[in-house]
Amino acid sequence: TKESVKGFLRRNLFVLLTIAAVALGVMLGFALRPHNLTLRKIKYFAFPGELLMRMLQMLVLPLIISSLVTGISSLDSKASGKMGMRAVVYYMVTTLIAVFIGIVIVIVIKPGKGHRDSPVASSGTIEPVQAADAFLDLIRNMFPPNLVEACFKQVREFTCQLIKQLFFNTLLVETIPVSGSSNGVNALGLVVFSMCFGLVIGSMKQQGQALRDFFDCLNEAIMRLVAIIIWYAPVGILFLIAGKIVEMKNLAEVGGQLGMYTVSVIVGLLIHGLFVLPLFYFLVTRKNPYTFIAGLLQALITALGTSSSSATLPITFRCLEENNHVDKRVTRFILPVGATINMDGTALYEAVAAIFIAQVNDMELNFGQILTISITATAASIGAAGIPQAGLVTMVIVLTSVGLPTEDITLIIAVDWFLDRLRTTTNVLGDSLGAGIVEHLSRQELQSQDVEVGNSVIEE
Ligand code: DAS
Repeated sequence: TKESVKGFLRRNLFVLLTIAAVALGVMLGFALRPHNLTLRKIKYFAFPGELLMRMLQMLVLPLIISSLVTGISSLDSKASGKMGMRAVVYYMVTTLIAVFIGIVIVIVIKPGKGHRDSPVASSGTIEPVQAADAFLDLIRNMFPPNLVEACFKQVREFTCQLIKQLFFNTLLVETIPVSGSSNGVNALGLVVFSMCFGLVIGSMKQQGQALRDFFDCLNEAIMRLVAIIIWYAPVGILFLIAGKIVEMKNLAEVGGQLGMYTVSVIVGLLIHGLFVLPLFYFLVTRKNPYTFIAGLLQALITALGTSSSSATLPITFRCLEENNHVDKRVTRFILPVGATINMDGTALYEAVAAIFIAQVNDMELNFGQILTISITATAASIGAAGIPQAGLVTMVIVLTSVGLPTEDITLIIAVDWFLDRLRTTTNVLGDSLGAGIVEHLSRQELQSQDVEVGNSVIEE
């Protein structure tokens, strides 16, 4: 009826506007391609998109600090400890599943097979026999004669690699761009500080009330700024997508091996994003995951447009709290941490890319090396910042860990601008479903917290 149509349009106005913006952006991009605009003209043309990125990035730092400090200080340390543990277990399990999916797909499809100097033509279709052989190869490779030695050697190398990368490089390298400053801010360090600070003022009871109120008010103010910026988001996304389409290389160059590699990543991300993560959500909460995902569409499309999970964070907050009504004490704690260290799409992508590069180099990987790729891809995704093409940067960790030539990253750069968008969307989806799952698992702590707050109000 007329009322229900009006209600539907009002509730989904932003999403419809943003979907229309993506469609318009794609059409505008392809309409402008034949004009061969110079890079300078493309930069000017895409400026409205850059404006959106900067507006969102401007909010990320105060949002991470205010949401984490408010979220953690509003929980007692026991509750936040349990919540944090549930979140970390969810992050580790889903990221390792994503890596496993990526490895199986790239071993079955074998996009890198065929020599480097051959034209990029590839088989394209996978014969059933080939697929079975690939699986048998995988199982056979799992038990090479020197398995124990291989494992010890790989684990030893990997441990050194991880310590070097995570504690000396990534913690210092992972940055969020702060408009105007050149080197950005160390996101992981900021998250750790905000969590510690939140725990401390949470333990200060009445004495810390003024600070808790300050950060609560700061968080509220930031979310009101997001409510204004969200009106501009469709325009920004339109120009971000159109600008990228005008700029991208000729599609014909992306044929054969690279085409099959792109297909491998897309298939992996779709399986993980549309089936594995929703199944995980359903098994834990017994609720329809696709209804939950429908409430996230605005954030998922913003991730697709910006290819930055940090820049999308303000919109992810708004979708989870306004559309899916997830408890703010959960979103404020879980989202900033998830956007920084939980990147299923990136982990899957780095595992696929590393094995693709091994195939292009005709390098047979044994079980120990595949295990190392699984662990370093997970570590690299933790270390990747939520900014465009961060996954390409931390890919060096994965390639180095199994002795692959890091210069071969150039093989996959041509399609990375597109795959980055898809893996960022998967990252945001994983963070958001994680918030829903942690809220469900923590409802007892949250309710007892409400009762305590209720009682203290009655006492007052
Ligand atoms: N673009 C990164 C993000 O924002 C992901 C990546 O580069 O892998 O999540």
